[in-house]
Amino acid sequence: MKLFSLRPLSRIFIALFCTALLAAGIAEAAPAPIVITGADRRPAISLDGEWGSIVDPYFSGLFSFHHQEKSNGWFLNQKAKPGDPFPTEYDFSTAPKLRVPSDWNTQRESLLFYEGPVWYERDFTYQPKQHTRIFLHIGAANYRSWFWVNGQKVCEHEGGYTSFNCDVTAQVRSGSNFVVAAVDNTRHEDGVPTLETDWWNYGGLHRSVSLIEVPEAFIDQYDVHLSRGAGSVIEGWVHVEGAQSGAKVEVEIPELKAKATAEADKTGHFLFHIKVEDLERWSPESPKLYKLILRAGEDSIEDTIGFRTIETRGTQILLNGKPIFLRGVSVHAEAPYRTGRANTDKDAETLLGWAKELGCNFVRLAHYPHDESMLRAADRMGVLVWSENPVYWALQFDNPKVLVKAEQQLDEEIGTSRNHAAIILWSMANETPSNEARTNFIETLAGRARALDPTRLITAALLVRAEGHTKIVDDALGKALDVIGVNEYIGWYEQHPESADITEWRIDYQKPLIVSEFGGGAKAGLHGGDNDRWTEEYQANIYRHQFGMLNRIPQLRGMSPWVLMDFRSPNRPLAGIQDEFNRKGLISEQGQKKQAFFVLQKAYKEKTVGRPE
Ligand code: GCB
Repeated sequence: MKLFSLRPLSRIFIALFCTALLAAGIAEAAPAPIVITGADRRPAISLDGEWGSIVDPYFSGLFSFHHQEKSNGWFLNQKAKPGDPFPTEYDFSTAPKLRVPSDWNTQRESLLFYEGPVWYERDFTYQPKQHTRIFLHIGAANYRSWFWVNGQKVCEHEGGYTSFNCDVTAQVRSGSNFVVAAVDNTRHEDGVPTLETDWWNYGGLHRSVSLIEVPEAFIDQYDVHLSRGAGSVIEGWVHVEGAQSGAKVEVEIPELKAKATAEADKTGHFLFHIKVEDLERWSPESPKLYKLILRAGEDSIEDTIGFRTIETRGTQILLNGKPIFLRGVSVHAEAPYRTGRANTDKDAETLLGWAKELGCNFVRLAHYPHDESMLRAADRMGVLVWSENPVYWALQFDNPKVLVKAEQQLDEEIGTSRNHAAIILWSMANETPSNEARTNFIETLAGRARALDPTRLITAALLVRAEGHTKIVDDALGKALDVIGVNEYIGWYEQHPESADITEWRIDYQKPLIVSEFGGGAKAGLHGGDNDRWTEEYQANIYRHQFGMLNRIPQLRGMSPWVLMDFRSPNRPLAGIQDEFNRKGLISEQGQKKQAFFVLQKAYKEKTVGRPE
């Protein structure tokens, strides 16, 4: 009697052998993902839509019962066949679907509070072309993610708010293909951000996924900007991945009749410098964008960008050489009306439309890099942007591995967004504890940001200390910043709204200052007296008393009260009022404007707060 056939047995041996290789650390690591500037301008095959999904809290799709990485994990996307000697305990084709792009939390009630791994699978057909490289472009995946194409690992990534690209040229084949992703939004003590935040830990493939095709040698990154100083000189660099020696790069801005050939330097960057005439500078009043064309051998890319300068002079912020006051508001990437992560042009236009209705020329995009659609909308709509990395509260600042993670996210943020005229400030951190390890950590990040992009200003939102009714800004981190950001909650977490009337400020840095947060909570539609907490009247009262105090700060150059719209946060459980929403929004998540919205609008429109530009 035949007890078992040889074929399945040899399969089991191979599986055991591979598991042993992996356990011994011999298995090949997938290459790291790369940064591509202007990825949304590349010809692409969208992989958005419905993906098969499996919720896997114990991560048993990747790890065996003794917690070794499996060689026959769910990334193989197997289907049970009659006669198999072992059971296949998953099947993506019959599993429930999750929509991409979207967080999983707001798609399925049972996943609202879920933190852990979820698997995604999608089939696609493809015809590989000669001399073409194919990248899997992921708009963002929160927080850690792993990707396989046709069963082979193509990359893994850490960081939930930046885009990245995995080379899949060697894995795609003619005809039917499949991609499997595992995304895990577990919070980690050594993560960036870390365990504690005040926003929802939305998990999943929450921004678009696509395949982008480029020639073998292609433009992976570029930086095109207006140089500071007199005259109009557009300068920058283009990097060509896989460039051959003698390669040439051409830069053209047709409307300006500007064209130049960039010259390669020793690092393989092609530098250029074009003097232009009659340049219309980008500004909030006139957000003029120009078509830009870059050509390198077989490759070319078209982008739409604006040209402006941003700098400081003493305690002033100068946009295009002229002093400006930043009338702003802070914004989370929470989708209006439906909640969940904001990720569409419509979300961006609604949020920035509200900011403009308030009279803003500026938004603080808190507390992590927002979607490309938000930045494109800010460019188009003329809204200046503070872009922030997720160094939030108390990271493990003395852990060198955490610094590497923060640096990687900063590189991705700047690498992908550096050509948006709207962005004027790179923010390094929010409300971090004042100690030496923290200061060294963030100074290192600030140095890196300046080296990557010397054209913008560096800031951070600092905590402030108080002596009696004097607020003191003396955090050592201020030295590393061009513009000081400070958060304060007079009338909400401390004292009373009226206390602002008798508060004075001592600022130990002769630099421009932005009050990057103030505010208080109100439930839309709840009314009462000026001193009844959670009412619209209370919130409006905080705003009214802030303005006088803010006007007494001579170096105040901007403000971004907290926050444009109510957003989900698990720290906010007060039933009937918060219901897991931070209620400091000027607008509810369903679009109801609270009284404080109109108080701020009036002050911005009549320019009664902030120094006139
Ligand atoms: C802060 C944080 C912000 C919070 C806010 C609040 O200082 O920077 O992320 O959401 O306070 O509502 O407490």
